[in-house]
Formats: sequence, C-alpha cells, structure tokens
Amino acid sequence: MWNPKYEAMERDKLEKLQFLRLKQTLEKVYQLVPFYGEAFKKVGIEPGDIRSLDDLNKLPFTIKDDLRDNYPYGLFTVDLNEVVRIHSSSGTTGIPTVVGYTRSDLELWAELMARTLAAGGATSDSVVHIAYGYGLFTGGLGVHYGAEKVGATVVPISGGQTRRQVKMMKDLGTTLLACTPSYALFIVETIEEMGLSPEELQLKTGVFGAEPWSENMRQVIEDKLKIKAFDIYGLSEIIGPGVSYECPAKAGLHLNEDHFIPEIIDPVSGRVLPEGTTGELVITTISKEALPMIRYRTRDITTLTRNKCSCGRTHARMAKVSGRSDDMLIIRGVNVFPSQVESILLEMGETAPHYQLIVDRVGSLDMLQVLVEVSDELFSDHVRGLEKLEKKIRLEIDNTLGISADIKLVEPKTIPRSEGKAQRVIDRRNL
Ligand code: DLL
Repeated sequence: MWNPKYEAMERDKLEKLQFLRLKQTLEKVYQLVPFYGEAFKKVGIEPGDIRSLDDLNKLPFTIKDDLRDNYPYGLFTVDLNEVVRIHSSSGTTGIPTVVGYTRSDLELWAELMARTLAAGGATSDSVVHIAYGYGLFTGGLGVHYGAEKVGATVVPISGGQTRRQVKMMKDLGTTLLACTPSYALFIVETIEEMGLSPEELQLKTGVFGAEPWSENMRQVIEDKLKIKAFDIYGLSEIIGPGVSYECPAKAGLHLNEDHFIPEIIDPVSGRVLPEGTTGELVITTISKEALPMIRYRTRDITTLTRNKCSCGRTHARMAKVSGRSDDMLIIRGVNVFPSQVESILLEMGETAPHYQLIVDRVGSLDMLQVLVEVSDELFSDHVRGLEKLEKKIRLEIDNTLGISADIKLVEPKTIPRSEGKAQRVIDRRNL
C-alpha cells in the first residue's frame, strides 16, 4: 500500500475528514464561482445548510455542459497565475472541456497515481512503459508523475509506432505496461507478428483503463501477455486517472475517498440509490483547488460497496464500469452496452478479441450488426464452418441480451486497431 494512513483509514475518521473538506470546498465554490453561487441559490441552499455527509444530496448536480457553458475558465476558483497545467478532454462533439491544476493539485494527482500504480505492483525497481497518449489527454502525464513518485524507471513513450514499442519493452526490460486495454491487444498482436513470445519480455503487470473492458477481456490480456492486469479509472473533470484503482484482490476499484465523495444515482430521476444498486456514478471533489466539482455526473454506470476489502484498504469500491449512460445503445427498446457483447464473444472464445457494433435504422427498425474477426485458419476454412459460428454467436446474443443481431465474421486485422480509446460502436441512426 502506498499510503496506509489514508488508504486504510477507519471509516469514522475518514467520514470526519470528508465532511471537513467538503465544507471547505462548498464555502469556496459558493464564494468564488458565480455558476455555483447561482446554482445553490436556485435550490435555496447555502453551504451552512450542509450539516452532514447525508445532506450532500441536497446540492445540485454539475454536468459536462456546465463546463462547456463556462468554457474555458469559468468554473476555476483560482486566478490563472496559480494554474500550472491545463488538460482537456477531446469529447466527440462540440466544445472541448478544459481542466486546470494548481501546483498542489498536481502533487495530489501524483499521490493518487502512486497509490494506483503501487496497488498494481509498481515499486522503485519497476520499469514503467507509458503508452497512454501524452498531451492534453490526462492518461500519459497522469501516470507519468505517479510512476516517478513511486521511484520507478519511467519510459514515456506515448502511443504509436507499436513495433518500436515492443522492441523498447524488450530491450529496456519493461515490467509494467500502462495503456488502454484495446492498445494492449494491439501490442499482443504486434509481439506475435514480430515472431516474439511474451516470455522474452520481462512484463509482470499492466494498468489499463480509459475505456470499458470486460472481465473476459482481462483474461485474454493476462493469458496472452502472461501478466496480471489491473483496471484503473478516472476522468479529466475530476482529476484524470487516479480516481479509482484495483488492488490485488481485484474485487472492485478503490475510490480515493479522502479526496472524492462518490454517490450512485438513478440516471433518469437523479435520485440517490442504496448501496449495492447499479446506477450512474456522481463524484464530488473535496480537496482539489483549481477546479473543484460538486456532484459531477460522470455518466458512468457502476455499483458501490463500502465493505472492507481483504487487502485492508477501507475506501469504497466501485464495480468495473459497464459503460456510459450516453453510450448505452437502445436497440428496439433493449438497453445494450458494447461491453456485454464483448463479454459474450470472449466467453465463447472462438473468435479474435476484436469487434465492432454497427447500428442502423431501416425504415423505423433498428438493426444491429456485429462485426467479429476470426483467426486466419478459420477464415480460410470452408464457408459452412463460418456460417455455423455466425449462427452460434447470433443465438448466444439473442439468449443473453434478448436482441437479434446480424453477425458478420470478418478477416483477421480488418477492424481498425486503436492506440488510444477504441471505437466500438458506429451508430448510423442520426438519432
Ligand atoms: O480516460 C482518464 C484515464 C486515463 C483513466 C488513463 C484511466 C487511464 P477522459 O478522457 O476524460 O479521462 O475520459 C473519461 O473514460 O468517464 C469513462 O467513461 C471512461 N473510462 C475511464 N477509465 C475507465 C475504466 C480518462 N477503467 C471517461 N473503465 C470516463 C471504463 C473508463 N471506462
């Protein structure tokens, strides 16, 4: 454990600390950020009305559009001369969101990433290969400063030039790989193409995140790279990676509760849901300086538990994120997350772990097509084998998710590979 004093803090102490920090944050945003001042007044709340953590739900939510409406610096609580770094999340549409860090925010971020990496086995002996993108994306630099804080030897390679990445990992004796799970798969393929085997590398662990990935995907990555794979979660608006991370128990991701307060809400009604119920994660930051966030709606779907973990950490654990409420596809009325399709495909184990969902509307009917890659051998096999497999996958998806999909097996390496976040869904419906 990187920082047992906080990571294993008794719950009553932790909650006292949370409340103290929450009060300070609320006073600050109320005074300094007109957006919050107005939003609180609109619901008739002042910071003084928040008398316990249970009162948190009296506060209004903050959403991504609020960041966009106040673009670029409108929600900052400090002057720009105190801001020492900017990051931005690209978003797929419209105005990007800009986030800022004071020097103390950067120190906090490095601390949280040190916890994350230490939980994934990093020590000062590790050689950490960071293939998350560097730049405005928080992945590269976020992991970077955490790895340096741990004292590891950092290789800041960023994404791209995958053959060179593999060569460097081999030559430098990399022990820990940090990248998106989809890029890890691309690296696996490249290792094979280069005629190498994972045993020729020194890799022991990987910390993967920035996109949803199923338990079955974890299995594939662990088997193929012969490593232990850990899930790490975060979002730019809150801090970047470093919000929550898996420990060796792999029983959920510990959310750094001494700095963030999580809630789970019903994404439709906005009501707070009881512990253990699946819903949308909402996070309040309680120690960030430049850009505090009050009840920020992440859109990520998960579950929370506050039971103590076997690893000794006391912080709440969130389940692996199954998807985003705004990525959830509604196909003929049925809710489908791409990760559910991924789970089914990988569970069957007869195809490659590369797939894409194409959604279209013919007349008034939604059509789902699932493109799945198969191995060279199977593809060159006679057509009947392929048809049989397509039928099997179709049945499995129908039985498990209750939707009929058209399955198309495609040749190896025809689905685009990703160096960052994979594009799993192409929605042509213009909804
Ligand atoms: O993706 C931060 C990050 C970088 C996390 C590197 C982990 C590793 P954004 O670009 O702002 O920040 O995207 C945040 O990505 O709301 C989730 O929908 C998704 N996401 C991040 N981590 C996970 C994960 C970074 N482990 C958005 N599992 C979040 C599932 C994830 N989804």
